[in-house]
Amino acid sequence: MNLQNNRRTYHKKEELNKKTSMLSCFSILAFSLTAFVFIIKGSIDAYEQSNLSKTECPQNYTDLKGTHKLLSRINRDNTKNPQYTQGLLFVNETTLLESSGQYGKSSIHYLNLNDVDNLIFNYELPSNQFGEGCDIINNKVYQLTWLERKINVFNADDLSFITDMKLDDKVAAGWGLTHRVFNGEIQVLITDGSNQVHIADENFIVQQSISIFDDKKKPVTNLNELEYVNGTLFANIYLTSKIVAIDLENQRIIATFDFKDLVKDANRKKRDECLNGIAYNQYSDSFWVTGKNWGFIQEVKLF
Ligand SMILES: [Ca+2]
Repeated sequence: MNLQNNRRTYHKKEELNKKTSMLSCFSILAFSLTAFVFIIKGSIDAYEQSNLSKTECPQNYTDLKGTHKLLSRINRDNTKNPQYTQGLLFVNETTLLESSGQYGKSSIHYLNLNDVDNLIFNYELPSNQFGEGCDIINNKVYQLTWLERKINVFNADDLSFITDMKLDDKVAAGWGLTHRVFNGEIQVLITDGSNQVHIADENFIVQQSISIFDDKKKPVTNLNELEYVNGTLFANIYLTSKIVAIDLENQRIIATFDFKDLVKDANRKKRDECLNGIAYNQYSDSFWVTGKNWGFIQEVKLF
């Protein structure tokens, strides 16, 4: 494996090459990328700092009824370049980090809500790696891989590869990833397809594994993509149209959201092209959800 090969694709560069000489193209591109790195870095710093004050979130996400309201939708081209979305989170008001899966098609990139088909700093994984959940902690991007059990680490400024780490043996496989600040400490939260949420330290060493059950004491398995918002953990349930809100401290489901309406709109070709990807935008106090190879990203309000 050599992740350090330059696999990044710059769509803007390709467009500019058609219009300008190589020299002028390079100058313009270098300036644009430098500016984008600056914007991304500043945004992530600000976003991470503001994460610490999420308790000021307008809505109380510990008291939910399990209903949702559709707010807006952004279509994306899922024919030329479909994204098998595995991880999704906001890095600033309009920019998302997305991890995509499947062997030979896995990648990690940023995308802006104003131009979602332009994959920014797209980094393609080796064909023997299946991308899974992703997160940003202290200006580093972490991306899980599925059965390979590698955690790829990137510079959040430009998604340049830094290193990889081994997934803790307590985690069966790489599925979902997020983090929270709990009692002043960063805790990494990982799912593996079971009903467990593994709580790890900043070095991804698992400290505790919490099993989640529904109100009938039945294990809630297939916990997948994650998002932690103001004391509540949200998780996609693989192969279903559902997202559950979890109270980790009490090992219980607060509410279940069923997005049958969105799954119907997605016109899926395969069963595994299910709802997956949940990202909270703290600026609008809304969630953005999507699915694997879906042709849209949907903004929703959860109640
Ligand atoms: Ca997420």
